[in-house]
Amino acid sequence: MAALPVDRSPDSTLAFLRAGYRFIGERCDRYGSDAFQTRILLTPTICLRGRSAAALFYDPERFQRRNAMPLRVQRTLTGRGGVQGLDGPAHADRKAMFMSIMTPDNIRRLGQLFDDEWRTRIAAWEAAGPVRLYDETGRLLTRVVCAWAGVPLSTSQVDSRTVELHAMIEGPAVAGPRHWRGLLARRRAERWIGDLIERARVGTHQAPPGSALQVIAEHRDAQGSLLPRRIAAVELLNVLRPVVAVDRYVTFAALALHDHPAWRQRVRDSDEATGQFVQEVRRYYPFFPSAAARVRRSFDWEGHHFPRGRRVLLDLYGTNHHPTLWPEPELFRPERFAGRRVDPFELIPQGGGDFFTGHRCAGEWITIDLMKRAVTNLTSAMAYDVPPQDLTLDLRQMPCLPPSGMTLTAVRRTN
Ligand code: HEM
Ligand code: MYR
Repeated sequence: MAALPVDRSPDSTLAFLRAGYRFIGERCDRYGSDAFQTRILLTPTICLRGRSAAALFYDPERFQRRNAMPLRVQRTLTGRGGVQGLDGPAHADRKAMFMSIMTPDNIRRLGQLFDDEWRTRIAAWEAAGPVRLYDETGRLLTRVVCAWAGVPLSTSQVDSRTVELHAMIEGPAVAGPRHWRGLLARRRAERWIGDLIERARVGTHQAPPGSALQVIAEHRDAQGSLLPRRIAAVELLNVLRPVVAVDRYVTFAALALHDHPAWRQRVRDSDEATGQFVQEVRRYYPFFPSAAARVRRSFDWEGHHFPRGRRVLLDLYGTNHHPTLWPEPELFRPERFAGRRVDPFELIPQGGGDFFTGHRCAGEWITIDLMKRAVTNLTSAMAYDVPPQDLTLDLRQMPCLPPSGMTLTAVRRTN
């Protein structure tokens, strides 16, 4: 049995935080291997990247999610007791609940709300001075996702709920005040949504039929039980928070349009080009660094031993930048998707494998739809200038964003 290359430091947590998105990839390059072992948060951890590693990682016979995600990530980003940490039939049941919300009609309705709100906001941006696209898109998505999901939100609450949803996303990989803000945000948000679930159940709030609120508040598991109120809140937040997180992809898409201006005309000219552009934004820009699981029962793979219970991290960013899958991976080239059939383990910014039987992101279709609409709005509904600003991406920062948040000036409506 070939031993896995071992990263020699006693604990790599700091190195992981310091290297950020490149942590696993750098070491794989160094060891000439797409698998190595290290210790993260004092836990022995096998790190993997690449297509065959992804196919392995998404085999539910071999891996489970129970107890896999570090607690600091659960306490801020995902919450505890939600779909991300379930396995087997309990996972299948909960995941089916999410996927039942992702009907073509529901996705279109969310997209239309997004386009309508975007067009309304253009008028305000025209009248304003510089606008920070990241902040504007975050507030816009908070409004839109709450309206879509059946969650009441007054105008005066938009800012503070957006800050709260952002804090959960910014909290997992940092220590100190930003982590504490994430903890506090999650407590507040679970209380807010828990109360709403309760009101929907007793009928003092009418949940719109088919809305995420109604589906989750009324969901019954295989034993016929409603979800405990706190778990239902965690799950509804698993819809609200990530839809708002699409603001990062919208910011990256605007950055890519700025850096590759020839694509402005191409996406205006064809849906196909818009699709390729959006796929390349999802491949190229850093978002969710890696997914975590534990070995369900011991097995050997490609000459390496995976002992039962061992934590495994799959490098999502590194797989999307793997040179054998994506020639010249550090070049932004949407045309690489022309005529390419992408299998479920190659392009994995939102996880890989199957939506229903595995942990692939429930919101991938929504994400792609919203991104296409944003790209169309940025190129066909408005014009703008991009003043000098700091647009550098620091891959040591998780999650990553250009410091200026993509500031636009002289916004004007074009149709
Ligand atoms: C899971 C990324 C948007 C809902 C995941 C996973 C990733 C991810 C990496 C975990 C995959 C794994 O554990 O193997 C993203 C990114 C998004 C996004 C980068 C862009 C903003 C969304 C949206 C929704 C959503 C819009 C819902 C409307 C979920 C849910 C899960 C999940 C419910 C858990 C699935 C499961 O455990 O079975 N996402 N996501 N995400 N995502 Fe997303
Ligand atoms: C979501 O809200 O579920 C979707 C997008 C969130 C991405 C946040 C990235 C956080 C970075 C640290 C996570 C470390 C995981 C091992």
